[in-house]
Amino acid sequence: MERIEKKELKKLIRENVKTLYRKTLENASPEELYQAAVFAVRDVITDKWMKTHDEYYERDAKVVYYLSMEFLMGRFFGNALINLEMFDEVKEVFAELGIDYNMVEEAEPDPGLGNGGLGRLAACFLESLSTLSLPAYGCGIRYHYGIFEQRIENGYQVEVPDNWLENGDPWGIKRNEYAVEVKFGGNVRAVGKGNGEYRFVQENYQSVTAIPYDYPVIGYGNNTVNTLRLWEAKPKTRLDLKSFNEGNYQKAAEEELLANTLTDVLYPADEHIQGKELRLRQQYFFISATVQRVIARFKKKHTDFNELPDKVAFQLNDTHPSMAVAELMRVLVDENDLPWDQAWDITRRVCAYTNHTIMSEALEKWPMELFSRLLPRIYQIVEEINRRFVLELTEKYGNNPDKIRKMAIIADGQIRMAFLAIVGSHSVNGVAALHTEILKKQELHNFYELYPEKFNNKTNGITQRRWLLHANPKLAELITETIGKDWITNLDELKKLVPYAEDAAFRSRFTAIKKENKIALAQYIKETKGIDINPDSIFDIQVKRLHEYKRQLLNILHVIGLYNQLKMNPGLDLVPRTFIFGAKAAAGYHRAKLIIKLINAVADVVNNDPTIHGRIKVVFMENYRVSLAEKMIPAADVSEQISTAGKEASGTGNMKFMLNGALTIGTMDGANVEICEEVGRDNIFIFGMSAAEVQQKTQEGYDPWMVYNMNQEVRMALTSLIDGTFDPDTNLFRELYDALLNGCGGRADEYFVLEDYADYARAQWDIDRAYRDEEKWVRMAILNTAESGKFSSDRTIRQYADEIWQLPSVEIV
Ligand code: DL6
Repeated sequence: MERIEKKELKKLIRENVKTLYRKTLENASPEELYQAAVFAVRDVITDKWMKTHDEYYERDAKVVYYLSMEFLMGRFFGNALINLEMFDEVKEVFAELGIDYNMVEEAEPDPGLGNGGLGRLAACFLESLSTLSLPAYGCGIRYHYGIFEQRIENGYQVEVPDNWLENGDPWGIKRNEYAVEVKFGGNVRAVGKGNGEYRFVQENYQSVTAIPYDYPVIGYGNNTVNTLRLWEAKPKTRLDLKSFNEGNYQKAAEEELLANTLTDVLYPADEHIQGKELRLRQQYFFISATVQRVIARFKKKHTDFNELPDKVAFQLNDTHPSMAVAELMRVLVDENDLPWDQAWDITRRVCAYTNHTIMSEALEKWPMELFSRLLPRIYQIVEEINRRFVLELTEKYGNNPDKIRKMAIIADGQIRMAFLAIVGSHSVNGVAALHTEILKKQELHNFYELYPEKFNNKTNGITQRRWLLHANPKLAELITETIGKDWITNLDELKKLVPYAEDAAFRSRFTAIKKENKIALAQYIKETKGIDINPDSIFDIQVKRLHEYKRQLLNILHVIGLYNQLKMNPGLDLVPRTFIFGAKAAAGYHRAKLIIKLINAVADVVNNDPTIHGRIKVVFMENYRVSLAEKMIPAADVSEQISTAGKEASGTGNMKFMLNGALTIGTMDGANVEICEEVGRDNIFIFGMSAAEVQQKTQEGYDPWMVYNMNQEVRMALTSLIDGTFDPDTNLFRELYDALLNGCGGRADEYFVLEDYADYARAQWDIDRAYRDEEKWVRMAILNTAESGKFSSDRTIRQYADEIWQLPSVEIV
């Protein structure tokens, strides 16, 4: 493998600072040093990258295209160095130059090109694909503005645009040579081919140019560098001169405007689709560009399209890219003259779909009117797919029109994208065992009955390279010293740590590392928020998007409950605890934003109440993002995974905490179920209703007033919401009180916060007791790390490659 000598690296950094900024090392800013360092290592990456692609092309390897509206990659630099096995070297180089390496890493913007779990999963998957030497592209959008930067002002979330490209983009390479045209609107004309058949041509359309930017995805310890290809929209020419000369100035100006706004901003609502026209355009834009490029590449080596499924796999990351089914049909039928049946067979063998949510508000449906206006040819193709599908259904269920209407792709004036994805794919998977079962038994039951062979589970995973090796270097070092370094590419190796839970010396080192990580986080909190927290307190962390089903409200109500108890009984025997939150709420999600305000209001009161002597503290961390997660997760004692059972498809934060030796308090939801299976019931704190119980209670009817009347702690906590304790003047939190008890704008306590409260509080006291026994606690923590092997994204990707994509690896020598 190519390496750069330390001496050479120093020289390169020094020279880059000079050529890029006309500065010396001594007066360069951290940002400038960071850019200079990136350019210094880029050569090593580029060599491997070119080799990887030449090899794929020469061997005509099958490639998977992971199609996703979101890739939440996190910072590139540190992880690139880790995967190139150059991290220590570069750190030393900076030290020898008298520069603090951490400051350089911190200067890199953290590109927020995703909302949360779905986008971060895509990033972990790409890293595992490269590490496993599997040929892959990630395909998505190069948003100019990713997810907003969150500021907290007077306890409220305020959204600020995040211009991650402001200081350049040293990782992205613009590939003008692969630009393609993407067409919107206009009308479709049937042109006779002369043999009684027709070809369909889109006319009077508006179009934009799609330009790809390629980012390297570096495998760990091998020579594979795959590509993340993000598309940006640009006007076709500065002004479409033809239209202009024909006097159609308006069309030309409109096209320019469209291109300039199309890839501007990521829609910041996760699990809540808004149905915006621009989003539909974004979806078609990156799908059309990708499909056109894939087919052009395929045609360089092939003339028989029946070979396409042996060379290409499309994985649809949720329904957002499901337009790929129709676009591939368009390219095969309209542009390559394939008969419909042959094209359909090929399309289904190429496409596979992953479902990531059962929240009904996240299920994408587009109005026919909008869809057909924006994408007239694609609409015709979807109509034809639907017509044929309904025929298939009629043959099977002719006597059941209601069922047919429920399953149709187009119904009630809308196009149901999940159904298009299912019908047009050979594989449909959920992201955790429970989730897949719920899809099969409930949400997608009719489709499971029709196509049982398509359904399969692929429990999510995370990459240990980012989430342990890079994020928690001290623990990583201890593990490597104890069991060797094979865990870095085979996480099951961590099982070898099990006996060390009984080794007093190992336990004490494990505890010391957790303590150091807690002290570092406490310092960061002091610097950024000005809050003093006690590193000996239990660090209890809930970080994820803010959504009612994730039940941050349950967590904060319980904090209120504890606070009330401490006020009533100052002698209450409780281990000091710091409750730490981090969460962005979708900008238009009023209730979620109110919950953020409540957390901050509780923090204000609790942290400043001298009578409780700092025994509980509450911290809301601003602007939760990948780089902040990397600081917080290694410092956690307790991981809060408390969604209403049946609602969280999988969760991946739960896996990151477990890997870093935090103990989970959680419901039997998503991947928590499998975490519990792996670590054993004795090493996790499970509470609350099961998914089946939630379903039953929903059907039977649930009255939260019953809980209110029976449980004094709940009653007092709810009363604190409306008696001015946390908001003396405006009765701001009455809405939350009403939502829980009376249901304002929905069912009362839709997510069973009150129903699960008592058992949650019980589990929290179990944690308090367990933590007092330091040796017992650290044993449990070690076992959590040791049993987390299943949750490596390497395992997940291996399963996708073997069971869905039939994708062989290609070693790059
Ligand atoms: O599969 C990744 C991730 C799961 O871990 C979460 O449980 C799930 O909520 C999330 N789903 C989404 C759905 N977004 N949309 N649409 O982010 O996927």
